[in-house]
Amino acid sequence: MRIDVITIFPGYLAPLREALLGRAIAAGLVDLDVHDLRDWTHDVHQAVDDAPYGGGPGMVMRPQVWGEALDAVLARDARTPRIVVPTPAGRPFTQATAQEWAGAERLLFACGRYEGIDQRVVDDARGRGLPVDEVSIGDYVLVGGEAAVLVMVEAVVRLLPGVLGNPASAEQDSFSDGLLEGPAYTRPETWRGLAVPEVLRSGNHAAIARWRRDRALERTAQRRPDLLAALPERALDKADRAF
Ligand code: 6GU
Repeated sequence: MRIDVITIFPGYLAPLREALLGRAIAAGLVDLDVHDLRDWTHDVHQAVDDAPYGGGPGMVMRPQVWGEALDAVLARDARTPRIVVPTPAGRPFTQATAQEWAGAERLLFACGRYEGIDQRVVDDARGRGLPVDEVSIGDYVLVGGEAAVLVMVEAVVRLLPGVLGNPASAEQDSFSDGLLEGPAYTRPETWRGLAVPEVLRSGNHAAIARWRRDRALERTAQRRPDLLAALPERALDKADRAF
């Protein structure tokens, strides 16, 4: 997968080259290219923003510089990317979004700062037949899209074949079955007077699976009743419904 990021703070994306993502890049599974938006300015001040039409606080990113940047970055590879514009005004980014994007050959993230990017940049790209997703990572406001890109790229790249050591970890994730994962334990059997639940040491695989499912249901009911309510009836077995 090729990933391009356009930002006025290229250094903000440096953590993408660490840890799991760094290994995916080194292994050639991900080709990451971070671009400085100011490379496409023409004035001495390298201005990327201007006052909003209609007035109001903050600044809006200028369309000309974004248009040139997108044209140039798009041309670096023959594959058409999904263009992602992080914005608190976007559709929610979820595990389903991550799974969908993990199937793409190329992603291009356009990081806005200030009050956002002139809307015509997105309208123009869509008008030229390019797929553009305006997405939010949650109901709070960040200063810019960069931190959101770190989050989204990590969520997508760990789903690519060969990135996780054990592919079952992605399959058993919280959310992949619509439920939060329950608690996990390792040795020792008793620590500070607290014992590991007996069933996990029983060797009874069916009982362990049932116990884990019950803890997942319990935790989801307590912390995310919205997720439980959204589960289709067919996602629940008989024991779940009794729960
Ligand atoms: Cl994707 N961007 C910004 N600037 N703020 C956010 C966000 C994104 N998601 C939640 N808040």
